[in-house]
Formats: sequence, structure tokens, C-alpha cells
Amino acid sequence: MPGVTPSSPAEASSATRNEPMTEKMTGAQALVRALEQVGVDTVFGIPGGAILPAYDPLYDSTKVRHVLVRHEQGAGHAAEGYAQATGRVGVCMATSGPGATNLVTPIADAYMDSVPIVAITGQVASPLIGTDAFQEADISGITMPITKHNFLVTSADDIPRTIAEAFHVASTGRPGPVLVDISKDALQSTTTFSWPPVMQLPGYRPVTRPHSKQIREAARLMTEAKRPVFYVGGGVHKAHASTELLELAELTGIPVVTTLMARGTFPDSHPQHMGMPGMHGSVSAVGALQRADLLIALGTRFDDRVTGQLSSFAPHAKVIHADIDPAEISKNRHADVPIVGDCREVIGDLITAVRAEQADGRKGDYSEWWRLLNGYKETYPLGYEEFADGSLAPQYVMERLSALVGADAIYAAGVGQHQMWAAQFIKYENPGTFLNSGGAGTMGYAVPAAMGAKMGRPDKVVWAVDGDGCFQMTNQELATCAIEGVPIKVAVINNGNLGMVRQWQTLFYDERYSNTDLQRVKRIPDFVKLAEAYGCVGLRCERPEDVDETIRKAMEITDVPVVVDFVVHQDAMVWPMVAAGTSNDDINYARDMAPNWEGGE
Ligand SMILES: Cc1ncc(C[n+]2csc(CCOP(=O)(O)OP(=O)(O)O)c2C)c(N)n1
Ligand SMILES: [Mg+2]
Repeated sequence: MPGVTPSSPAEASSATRNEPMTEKMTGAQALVRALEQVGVDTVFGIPGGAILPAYDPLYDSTKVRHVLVRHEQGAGHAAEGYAQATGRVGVCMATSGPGATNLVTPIADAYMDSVPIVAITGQVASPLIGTDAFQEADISGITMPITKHNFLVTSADDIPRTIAEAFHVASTGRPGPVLVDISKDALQSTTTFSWPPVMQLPGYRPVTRPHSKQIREAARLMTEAKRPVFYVGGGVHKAHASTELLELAELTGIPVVTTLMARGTFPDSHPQHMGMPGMHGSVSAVGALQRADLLIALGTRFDDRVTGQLSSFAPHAKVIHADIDPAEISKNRHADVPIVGDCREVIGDLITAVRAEQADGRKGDYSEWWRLLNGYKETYPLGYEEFADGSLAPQYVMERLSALVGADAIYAAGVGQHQMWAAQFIKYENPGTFLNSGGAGTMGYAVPAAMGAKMGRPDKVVWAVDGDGCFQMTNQELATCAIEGVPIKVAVINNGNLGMVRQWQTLFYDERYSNTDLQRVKRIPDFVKLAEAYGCVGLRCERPEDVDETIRKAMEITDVPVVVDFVVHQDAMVWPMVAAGTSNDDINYARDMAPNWEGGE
């Protein structure tokens, strides 16, 4: 990965050549020194008994800024937001037992969305491990299935090497979370620090160069196809390949869909962009996949939220599947042309191969295909219901945010209806500008992720778009933002409900609203007062005519965090929708309204 985090300790050492190569110090000092050497500038965490030795030398570090969060879950999501916004490894730190277990949710989240983070936890002293000691939890065991790799370190001598390995594993190949659990006695004992350490990762050699035969076959299929589609996932941005994607798309003229994790990787304004596929995707994107004769799947994993019922997904399509993780290929859908490699290299090689095809006089003809797809686009644009009583439609808030804040900002969404509206109605033009919890669907992601993103990219305007339910899970990090001077903006889409769950109750449970009403009438809590209590500015907006002015006001405040309570109608629903487990062909673009696929043909 480009950026400050070195991909190998050798690179790290070159920047600090003049420092002594070996020195006596404690394990804790070695930990802090190793973090400095791998280029860490920000750590999100909370101290406690087992990790306390590490916090002492951290206090003196001039290179590593520790951000004291209010809950370890916030630390983990902040590390994710930092990583997603910067392309570097995010770092969080916690003590043993409950501190460590509070990191489980963000670690799982990072695993599902392939986000490179390193979580450092203190562990009870090694003689106590396995004795049910105070604040003991087997965090490496607990996180085994949700980390790319994890380490339990019980000797100070192993700390620098383990840190180097952790950052290398987190950031190379398919990125992901790595946990380093260090016993208290390892932090306290003395070691000789030397850098760079020799990494011991036998068998870890991610394949990045695609096979040329597969690339040639892929280019041939692309030229021959009549109805091809680029199905682009989060891996393309992770490989920093959006420029190459644009070039390949324009070279071939093939339509592009961008998944929830890939929003912004291809510009929304581009005429070849068909929108987001999946459960709440656009009719044009879903229709393109269903009717395709070739999918060129790039850094994506055929998630059930995209495929719907797998057996009826894109039934006529051959599949080219490129991914850096061989385990993804043919996991859910058979790949006719499997390509293992880094998406940037894959796309670069595809450009060369397609050029060669074209030089030999073979060029794809997709004119019929475009006639059909443009018909879908025109007939079934994204739309929404406005309310006769003059109350606010949440989708309108998104449209105005998009128009007034623009595509240079970074947006971080929570999970629920507001997340889908943010994916649909904010227009993304740049990669890495829409952060959200796609794989795990973690409520509470938005505020801390926005904080991490803003700390990683202080030059950017960062908006959290959160639900009233999600916001109540992690809004304590507003205190961190206010104290640390991280002026994020939060748009709470306050529909008074766990809206997405309510939507399913409306559609599938006979409007029996069991435990989804957050009792907004009582205004508990009052989000404006809550914001003020946290040292932020609180604004409220309840009418469409006030939206622009409220957003402008929020944009003018740049020194403290701002929370806007957008009070919206509770009955707004997310459309289009493919009901879970059904075929994408049965998408509805409004309640009981299905597209006429043939009509466009
Ligand atoms: C931690 C967690 N708990 C429960 C859920 C299930 N869930 C998904 S969406 C949702 C409702 C979210 O409510 P809110 O934040 O108000 O967003 P809205 O859908 O109303 O926009 C719930 C409870 C979840 N995704 N994550
Ligand atoms: Mg809600």
C-alpha cells in the first residue's frame, strides 16, 4: 500500500537511518518505538491495568498521538475510518478483558470489509494466563475467526518483530484486521530493541501479479460479449485502481455498477455508471447484472445483498472474477475465468490486453446493450415519495447535502435506511469518500468512523450521516471530537424509529411494529441538547424549506463538531428493494411496483 505505513521494516528503517540500531529498553518502550518506526501517527484507545506499561512511554512519544476515546468500540471504528480515508493502517489500543472484548465488534467489522487495522491489547501477565485472572479474556481465541491474523506475545524480545509483522499482514494482500495481544510482563521486562527486525511469516506471500493467460482470455471474452458489465467492489479502491478502472471502462465502453463498498470508485456522473446493484440498488444496475452475458467482477465477493437468490443471479452471464484473495474466487458463484491478483495490476494488464485485441481489429459492439440500459435508466430513475403534510423526506436531505456539501467531502454512514439513502442520493465522484459498514452492518459505525477519517484527513469536510438509533450507540465519541478538536458534522436522520427494521415489519410482518419505536415524541434524548452537552453545536431542521439554510449554517461552523437533528417522516421507505432471498428479477421500485423488463427491450 502506498502511503506512510511502510510495507516492510526495511523501508521503515530507511527514513530513520541515523537512529541507533540497538538499544536496551522495556517491552513497552520497544512497542512505542516499533509503532513510530512503522509510521504510526495516531492511536485510538483507552488505558487500563494490563496495557498501562505501554501508556507510560506513549506519553512521551512526539510522533504518535494517542486519542483518548470514550468507548473501545469507538476506538476500533475510528481506526477503521482513519484507514478507509487515508489508505494507511488504523491503530486502536485497549486493555485486557472488557477493554479487549469491546473491540470485538469493530474488529469483526474490519474483517468483513477488509479494512487494515492493528488492534493492540494488554493481556494479564503470562503466569496468570489461563487462571481466570482479573480482567483476563482470551482475546486472541475470541478474535481468531474475525482477524486476518492474530498474535499473543509473552516475551519483550518478540514485540518489535510482531509489530512489523502485524502491519505487514494488515496492509498487504487482502487487507484486514490484525490483533496483537501482549502480556503485561512482556511489556515490563527488558529487551534489546533493534530495527528492522526479521519478519517470520513463512507461507505468507500474497499473489499480486495476475496470470497472463487468464488476462488474455478475459480480454477475449470482453470483446466477444454482447452484454458485459463491470461489477466493481470495494477491492478496486483498496488497490488504488480507480484511475485504471476509468481508463478500462472508457476504452471498452462497458457499463459499470459500483457496490455499496465501491461507491465513488467510479464517478456517479459518468454516463457509463449504472448505479449501485443489490437489495436497494437501482433498477438499471440490477437489470444490467440480471441481463448481462458477461460479468467482469473486480475486487468484489458476490455478497448475498448483491446477488439476491444466488441461483437466479445473472443467469445468462459468464463470469470473470478478479480478486487478490483466492478464497473469494468461485466461493459463491463459479468463475469461468478466475484471476488472482491485485486489482490495479489486473486492470492495468486488462487495458494492455484489450488494446491488443482492438489493434487486431476486434472491438466489442455493445450498442444494442446500451439501448436497453439507457431505457432502464430513463424509465426507472431513483425517486421518492414526498409527504402532503409538508414534513421532511429523508431522501431530500441527502440530495441537498450532496448539492451543498459536494463530492469533495467524506461521508460516513450508520446502518439502516439512512445508510441506503446516503448510498443512493448522495453523488460520489471520488474514491474513498463514502465510508460505511457494508459486510457487518454495524450500527454505531458512523460517528467514530467520521472522527477517525477527519483525523486522518483534516483537510476534508467530514459528515457522519447517522440514524437516530445508530447515533445512540456511539455518540459518546462526540466528547472525544470536541475535546480533541475534531470538527466533524453529524446529520442525524431522525425518523423516531429503528427505521430499516420497521420497514421490514411494514412489508413482511403485517405492520406489527414490535420494538422499533424510539418514542420520538418524548424527544428522549433531545439531540440538540445532547450535542450541546458534549460541547458541540446542535441544530434542528424539521421542514424542507429550512434544509439548505441549516446545512449552510453547519458548514460555516468549522471549529467545533456540529450535530443536525433532521426530523424526518417516519414512513419513508427505501426503494427499490429486492426482498431477502428472492430473485433480483423481482425487484420493486416502489411498493408493489415492478419494472417491466421486456418493455425496455
Ligand atoms: C449493532 C446492531 N444491532 C442491530 C442491528 C439491526 N438493525 C439494522 S438497521 C436497524 C435500525 C437502525 O435504526 P436507525 O439508526 O434509526 O436507522 P434508520 O433505519 O431508522 O435510518 C437495526 C436495529 C444492527 N444492524 N446492528
Ligand atoms: Mg431511525
